[in-house]
Amino acid sequence: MSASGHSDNPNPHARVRIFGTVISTYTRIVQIACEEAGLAHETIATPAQSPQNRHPFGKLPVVEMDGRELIESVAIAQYIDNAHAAGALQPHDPSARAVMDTWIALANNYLFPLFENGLVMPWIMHRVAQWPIDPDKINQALPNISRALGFVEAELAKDGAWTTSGFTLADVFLYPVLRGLQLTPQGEVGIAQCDHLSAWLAVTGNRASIAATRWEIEPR
Ligand SMILES: N[C@@H](CCC(=O)N[C@@H](CS)C(=O)NCC(=O)O)C(=O)O
Repeated sequence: MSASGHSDNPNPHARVRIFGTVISTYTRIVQIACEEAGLAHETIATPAQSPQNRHPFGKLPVVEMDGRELIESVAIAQYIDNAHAAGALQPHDPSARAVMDTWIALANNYLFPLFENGLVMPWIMHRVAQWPIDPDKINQALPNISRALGFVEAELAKDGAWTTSGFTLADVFLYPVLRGLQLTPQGEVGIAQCDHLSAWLAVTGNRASIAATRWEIEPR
């Protein structure tokens, strides 16, 4: 999810400066990682296509911390957790680690693009900029989104999937991706049919780092 918004007031105490869009999946992922590590952070509203965006492929967020500039959310989240939280969000057991890494990859490579292009961005642009909703485009995306939700639900029902290691970086990535979808009308209906996924979203939504990084558009 991504849309331009207003910059927070500059925070002289922030250790992490996040250049990103305000209603953004990946900006929130980095914000959650900061909250988990107890790092003060500020988000500087930066449109993806602006000359201020220093990502070589025009993506956000770009992060300044510890005297370095970091790009790519997996590298950023792992750096924050490794350098500032002793790796608390990454299981040491290789099998558990592989499960976590698999779900981060599934979130980034398949779920995010499917949800973002099919439902999340059309609804954000409709709500923020009053762009008309194209029902054909939405209807075209729904079967694949439904299949993806069915897969996630079945994996959770089978053996708990990524949740068996407690709260990890898999949760940090999956929550904004799935919550963004849940905030669209069709996504809300689809997720409501998935008991395990709905329960995980509800419990995870109460975690302090998640509550502290709520999007403005989220109902309280
Ligand atoms: N691989 C990047 C992907 C980040 C990404 O897709 N960010 C979205 C915002 S949530 C973006 O930059 N969208 C603008 C665009 O694709 O033009 C990462 O993990 O940081």
